[in-house]
Amino acid sequence: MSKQIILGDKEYFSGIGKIAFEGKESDNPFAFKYYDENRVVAGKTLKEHFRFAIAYWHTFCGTGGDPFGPGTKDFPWSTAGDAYQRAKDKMDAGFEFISKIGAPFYCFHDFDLIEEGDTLAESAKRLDFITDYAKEKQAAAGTKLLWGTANLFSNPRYMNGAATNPNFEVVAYAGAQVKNALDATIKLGGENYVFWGGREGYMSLLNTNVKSELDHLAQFLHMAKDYARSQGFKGNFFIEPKPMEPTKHQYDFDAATVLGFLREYDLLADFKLNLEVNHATLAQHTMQHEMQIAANAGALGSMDANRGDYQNGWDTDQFPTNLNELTEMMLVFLEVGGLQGGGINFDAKTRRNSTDLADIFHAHIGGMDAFARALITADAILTQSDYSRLKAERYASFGTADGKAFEGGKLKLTDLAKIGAGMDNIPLQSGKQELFENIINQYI
Ligand code: XLS
Ligand code: NI
Ligand code: NI
Repeated sequence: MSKQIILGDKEYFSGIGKIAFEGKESDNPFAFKYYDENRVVAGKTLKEHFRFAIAYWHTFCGTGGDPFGPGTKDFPWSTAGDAYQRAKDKMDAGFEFISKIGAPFYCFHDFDLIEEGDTLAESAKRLDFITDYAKEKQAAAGTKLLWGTANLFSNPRYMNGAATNPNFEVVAYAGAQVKNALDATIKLGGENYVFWGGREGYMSLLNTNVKSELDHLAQFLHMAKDYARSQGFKGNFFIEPKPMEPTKHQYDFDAATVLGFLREYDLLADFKLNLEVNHATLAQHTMQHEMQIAANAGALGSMDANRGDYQNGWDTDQFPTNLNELTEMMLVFLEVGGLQGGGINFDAKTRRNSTDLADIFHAHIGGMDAFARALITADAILTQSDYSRLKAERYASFGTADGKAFEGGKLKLTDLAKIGAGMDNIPLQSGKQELFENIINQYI
């Protein structure tokens, strides 16, 4: 990462310089307290572990509109000139921020970079223009593209879905859009490509043929994958599960559902998961559960970092700050050997009433520090505490002759029954949940 700040024609976040690591004693709100990118934990620097990415949409496009009122944030880069000029200004602001915060990666939807045109041809021309500029900016800042994706959910044409739309014409249009987004991702050296379901799902079964829609989705993903591979793309494809919102029944409900889909349609060799904390909680799971399920299949690809609201359960996309939750996530992260090709993308937004440009810095500094502190804590738990031993002890009986034979598939049910028959007085073994919880708190 170059230590340089990358500016365009003007400085948008003036008065804020490169964010440095100053340690937890520092009172400087514009400094990292825990995220020292060069600190080595469990054999890797924090920078290498996390591969932090800035989400273009929330950070540089989202002005805070909600169903009850318009945006509140007056972004100085989104006003002047035509679509091309506005996109260029936004990118100047974007790379100024990315270089000041010191994130090694960023992520985008096609039309975060530049507004969609009235025709496919105009949109393609715009994307071509802005990706030329992005190429220069990436090189100057030393920033890489973690993943690209296509917005297949905002335009009204996608109100009934994109790849799962009942109208083939819309499916074809989505195909054209994905082809262009893949081309843009490949052009910018993107390391991965994401499919978040958007409106792939349904509101009512009365008007929906679920079987056809799922078949079409799989067909579409195969075509996208085959095309990208033919263009030399070597990265991963990620599916981002989410159980609901915008549709009532999103097809990519959670990690287990998506893994079943990928297996059923023979896509697991190329596709892994991009898990998002707030999507996990919407699915009534913890993020650590989702991470473990994905990792079991070798498919823990990437993470969208944020948090939900613990009271109302909405997809609030708040910045991560909860150390207990993050520490438990980082335990899984370290235990399974990290992410497969992805990184940690802040798919999070400052609150609607956080209207200062400086708030974008506070949010990301807080998120990066919280992850750093959680990873350092999780590593200490794994290397210094009884945590791993206690967990392994619960399964110790599978290390004995019979238990091993069972795990190895060497027993029939009749064998199991014979062994079980002698066991009328099995002593209860405590699960010790409170002790495990205390260990987490002790090390935080
Ligand atoms: C929406 C998703 C979206 C994806 C990218 O809930 O999180 O932002 O990450 O399309
Ligand atoms: Ni989300
Ligand atoms: Ni996301």
